[in-house]
Amino acid sequence: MKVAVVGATGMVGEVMLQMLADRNFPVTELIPVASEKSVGKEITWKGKGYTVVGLQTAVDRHPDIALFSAGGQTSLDWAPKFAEVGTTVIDNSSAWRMDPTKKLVVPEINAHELTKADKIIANPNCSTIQMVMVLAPLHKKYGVKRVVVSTYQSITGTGVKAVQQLENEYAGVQGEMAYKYQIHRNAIPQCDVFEDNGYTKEEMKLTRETKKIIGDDTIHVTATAIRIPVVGGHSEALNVEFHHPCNLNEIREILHHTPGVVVQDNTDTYTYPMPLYAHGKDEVFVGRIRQDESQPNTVNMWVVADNLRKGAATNAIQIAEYLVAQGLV
Ligand code: 11C
Repeated sequence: MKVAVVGATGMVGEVMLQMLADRNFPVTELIPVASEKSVGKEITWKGKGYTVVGLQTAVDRHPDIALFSAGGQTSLDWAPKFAEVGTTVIDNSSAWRMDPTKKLVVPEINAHELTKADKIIANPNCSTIQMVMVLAPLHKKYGVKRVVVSTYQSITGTGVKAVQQLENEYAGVQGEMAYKYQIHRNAIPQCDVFEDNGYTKEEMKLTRETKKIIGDDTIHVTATAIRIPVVGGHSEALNVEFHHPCNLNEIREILHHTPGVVVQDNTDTYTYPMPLYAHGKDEVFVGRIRQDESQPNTVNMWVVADNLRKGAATNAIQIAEYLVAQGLV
């Protein structure tokens, strides 16, 4: 496969390159792509040097697959140009996710919806991916009625500027701010910009994308998204109300048999997921599974995943792997 990585010098792009190598994706030609200011830069992939090229150069080379992680506007402007020359675009931005003509895919849940005609495929938001990985198999069994989710999100979700801000704050030096406030020793109740309803865009992504991926508009999701000074991954406290009675051991069993999900749930041994340990892993970790004693058919859970892996790069490359395996590219 001729593979273009658009945004190759960004945080997600770098993990995409690493994942393509680690997962032995069948790359016959790699095309690292970035914005004008990075064109001409040298990167190393699998021990070989590559020169970063611009978007038009990449389109002209007609890649089979383009993995995009270069921001929404770049995706809106350029994904159609790649699609026109026959490239299948897997886009990690929010640009196409809610477009009814585009599929929003978490392979374990809805890759079967993909066809050869899908030339722009949307990769969901990181905090949504880890949540639906746990919700989808439980929805099949008990029917999810309502989810109340609170997130504790890693600064890597914001990008390299935020990691730099935290490092500057550790070191006590002044620098450029990715957030309006200090993040060190803080919790900022704002991920992304505010919408008219008073929720942030991140909170509304959790609501809207969940319904589309699981394919059920009746699922109610209400979210509060918080940025915390953590680097390893996103954590989420979920309160899930089901339509039907549920059983904790059965829930653990279902999740234990769900590909891509790892149950870490034993209070006797203090076993539960944490972002420090999810960092660098591809799975979604779930624990602290317990009944909500305040209302029937409801459970609480704690879900953690590396937002740059399953939340972004890994999910995108799993989509690419599916396309190759099914002969859709
Ligand atoms: C965050 N979820 O942690 C964001 C990062 O829509 O893909 C990814 C934004 C997106 O702030």
